[in-house]
Amino acid sequence: MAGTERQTGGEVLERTRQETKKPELYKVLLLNDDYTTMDFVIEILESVFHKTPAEAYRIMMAVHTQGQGLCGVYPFEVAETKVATVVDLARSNGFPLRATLEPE
Ligand code: TYC
Repeated sequence: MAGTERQTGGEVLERTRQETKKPELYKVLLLNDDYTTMDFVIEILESVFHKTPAEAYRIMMAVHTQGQGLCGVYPFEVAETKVATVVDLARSNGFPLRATLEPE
């Protein structure tokens, strides 16, 4: 019965609590560095995070001037995959770009 019902002397009491769990969400943050090109960061934001060119430029400049910037909020496994994809693409292109996760 896996904790969904309680049995009391023949009756079954239904639980009113929500049965489906909301996924825990994580922020994916991009970090600044001195070597990754602005164009490459914009490409990452468009291809991995599906940002428009204008939004990608805004986020890239926020990271460049403030040290880090929010790329999106996702369930843990999606967020983890985005970080891995960013790092893989950056290393394949010879850039030290870093991304990280933070609980929402
Ligand atoms: N600071 C980099 C430069 O001046 C640009 C940059 C922006 C790098 C955002 C990383 O996440 C980053 N070329």
